[in-house]
Amino acid sequence: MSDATDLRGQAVLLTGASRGLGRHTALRLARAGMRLALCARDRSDLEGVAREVEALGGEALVCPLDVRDAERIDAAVARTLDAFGRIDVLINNAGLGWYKPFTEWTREEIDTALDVNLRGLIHLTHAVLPYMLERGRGYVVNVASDVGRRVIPNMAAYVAAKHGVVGFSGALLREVKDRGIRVSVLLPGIIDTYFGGGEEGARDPSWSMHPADVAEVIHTLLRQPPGLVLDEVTLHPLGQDF
Ligand code: NJP
Repeated sequence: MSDATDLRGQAVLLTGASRGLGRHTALRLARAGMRLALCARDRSDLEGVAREVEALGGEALVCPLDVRDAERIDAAVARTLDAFGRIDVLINNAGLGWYKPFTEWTREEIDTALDVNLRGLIHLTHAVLPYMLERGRGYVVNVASDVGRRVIPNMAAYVAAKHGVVGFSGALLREVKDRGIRVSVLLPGIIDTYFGGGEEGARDPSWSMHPADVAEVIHTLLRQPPGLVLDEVTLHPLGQDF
């Protein structure tokens, strides 16, 4: 049996790090000794998470980034490499969506859902992957959704984007796995976060997952021995109808 991977000292670029699942993931990985580049749009929220990481004895780089902005993507990757000298893990977690009939989505909301959930994720992966390939090792974790495999009404553009994330992740894994790069895609059900205008702590735990529990699953993915990948991982709260 191979030993689980020791994550201490590994550098992670994490998007959507300012709140919700991303914040809990940052705290979990900091406790594992990983160094974190924290990306999201809101600098002051990121600074708050960085202080929490540092209080745990961890190291955090505050790296404001709108994943829709291709030039800023390159700058965020360059800053992370400057600070840590490497990127071992990329976690594409930034995402958003709304629950309402398709005709009530504005064109701007449709574009935002596609650009943040899918196009930004692909562009950031495209920017980071060459450095991983050069080293012959790296791990990309994409946070999709259970609606990346199944379909529900009232979220059509979000469902389309998340199906895109699942397809992209599987295709990329098959392209790069023989060069030392792993790609996992996470398909969670309902998580108790700020998603869709909610508040952390506002959802009933019988049908929503605590974000710290989902962060624990991300930590478990990263801990797998290097010759093994949990490529597609679906998780649900037992009380969710799925
Ligand atoms: O949502 P939330 P979650 N550029 O709202 C950031 C998926 N998921 O933690 O930019 C960069 O608490 C935003 O920061 P800011 C979901 O699709 C969730 O639940 O400052 N970052 C914040 O840090 C997503 O992929 C559920 O506003 C941007 C973060 O994203 C992932 O879980 C169910 C950005 C969102 O935090 C984490 O979302 C499911 C941009 N343009 C899948 N726009 C669920 N919660 O029920 C937003 O199936 N962010």
